[in-house]
Amino acid sequence: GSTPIVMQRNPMFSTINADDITKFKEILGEKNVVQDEEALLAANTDWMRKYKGSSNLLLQPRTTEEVYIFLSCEIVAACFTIFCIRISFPHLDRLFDKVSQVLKYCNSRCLAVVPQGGNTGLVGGSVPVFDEVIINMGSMKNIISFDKVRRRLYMVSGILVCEAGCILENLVSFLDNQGAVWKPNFWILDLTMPPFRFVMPLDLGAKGSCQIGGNVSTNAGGLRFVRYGSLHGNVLGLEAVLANGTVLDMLGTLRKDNTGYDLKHLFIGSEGSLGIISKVSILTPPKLSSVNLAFLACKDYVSCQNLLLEAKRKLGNILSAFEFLDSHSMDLVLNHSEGVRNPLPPSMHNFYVLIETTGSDQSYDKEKLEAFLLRSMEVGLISDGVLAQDINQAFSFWRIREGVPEALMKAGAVYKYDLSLPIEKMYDLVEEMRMRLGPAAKVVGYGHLGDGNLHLNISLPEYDDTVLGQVEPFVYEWTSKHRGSISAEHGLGLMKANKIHYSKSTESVHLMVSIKKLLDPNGILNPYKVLPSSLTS
Ligand code: FAD
Ligand code: 2HG
Ligand code: ZN
Repeated sequence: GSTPIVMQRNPMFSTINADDITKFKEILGEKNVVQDEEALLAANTDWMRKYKGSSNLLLQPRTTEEVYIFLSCEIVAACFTIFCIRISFPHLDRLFDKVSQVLKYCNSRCLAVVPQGGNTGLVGGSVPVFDEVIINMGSMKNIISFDKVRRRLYMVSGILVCEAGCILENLVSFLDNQGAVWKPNFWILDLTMPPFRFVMPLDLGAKGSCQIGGNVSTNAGGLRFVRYGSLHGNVLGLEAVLANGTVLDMLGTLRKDNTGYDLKHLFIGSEGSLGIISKVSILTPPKLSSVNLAFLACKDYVSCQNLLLEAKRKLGNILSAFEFLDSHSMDLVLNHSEGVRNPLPPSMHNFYVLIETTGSDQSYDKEKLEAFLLRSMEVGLISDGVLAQDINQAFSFWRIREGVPEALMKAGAVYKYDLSLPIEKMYDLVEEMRMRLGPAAKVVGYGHLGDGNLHLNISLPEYDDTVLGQVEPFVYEWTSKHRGSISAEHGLGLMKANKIHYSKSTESVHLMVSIKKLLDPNGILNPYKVLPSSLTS
């Protein structure tokens, strides 16, 4: 079941014809121009199966090197020459840029496009609304560089440069393996040095499918935001391709650079509406050896809130996650996710909290967390709790929290609201909504409490316009009244393009529209998304 969004196709956009297909095949090669029905159905449908487009064309640009076919010695020699020329004259790279060539052509023909990563977005931004061409970045998955000086371990900087289509989990594994093997160095032979591994500064339930380009385009938050902060801080540089094919090289790797406006920030969180991100340079923190995870129960929301205040005060900089879910979310996971069980004995717990610490001293960190938990239990902030004894148990705790979106999807239709709110007010909205909707709907609240980010979800057997009418605009007005944000981390996409005014002033929205028109005058990039249709078409 999908919710109908009444909207007109913009007649300014052309429709695909045979010449277009020929041209795309010329640029990308036959197999990267996909018209197969099954593949198109998947690419047209979002993760929730709520938004469905009707595109007839899926393009999969890949890195030029992979396209070379090594048939004979002459071709090998030719490829080698091209490769050398590219190394010597990096600006010539533009000539080989497939994304650039595709966009340039689409722009000249006024063909609308949807940039697509792992298609795990939750606001209908990653799929077409009508027949827009889908440009999926999944084949651009090379790691370009990681710490050129990595052999000299004391100089490791942790800067990763990669293509946009790299899957987040693959990057996590890559970084985890960086220090795993000791590579003897001519100059240093200090075997006492511990392996030096790194982690991605973001982690989310969709890590097995989402791509770094999609993460940056949505400015994804996730489970470790409380520790590592926003991608606006961790992304050091980007390469983005504009609608007319211009390649904007902002792929810096410097920590500090105050030369003029920092344009990369426009692309972080712009949801494919200003350009296609093709490369990312990101600062990755060292992987620390001591990780502890507690799964706790609290009797009421005020206790969760006070527990957070205390955790920030007492655990300080070893705190790496503070997540919560209410008992309604827990019930959903237990009912719909296989092999998940509540680690705490059955009891009437209203809220569950996950507290993770990450540090460098296992005995000190564990003692610190245990002392904190004991004290919190004594003063009644925690009613029960368990500390993960090993990595498997920690994984099973995380599965509960990370399993909520999937359980909601399995339970039927779901209306999702991803809100930033003052922490003390956050759960009032869930309770008000529950009262408002009565027993017909399951109203669940969970999310990144440590960041003031509530995921309010309304679960129903099927989509129901009457219920939707009771939820919206109430939920947006409530959020706006409390000076919250109607999108904390998922973006606006199609779902909230016309709701931006609940969180942004008229002047700000007009400036955004001007920027959009400057960078994409024909409006071909992800139309109908992010900005109100009344101002962009
Ligand atoms: P897609 O879904 O493919 O695209 C998302 C948007 O970015 C679209 O507008 C698309 O046009 C654009 N886009 C994608 N790639 C590019 C590119 N290379 N250049 C330009 N534009 C591009 N989000 C959070 O913030 N925190 C969470 O904790 C979190 N958890 C999730 C858990 C689950 C189970 C799921 C399904 C989703 C979750 N999300 C979360 C939502 C989602 O935003 C993220 O999964 C992710 O950042 C999207 O990446 P993607 O590669 O799937 O992008
Ligand atoms: C999460 O934190 C995701 O699990 C998804 O951001 C939230 O499904 C949702 O509402
Ligand atoms: Zn989230």
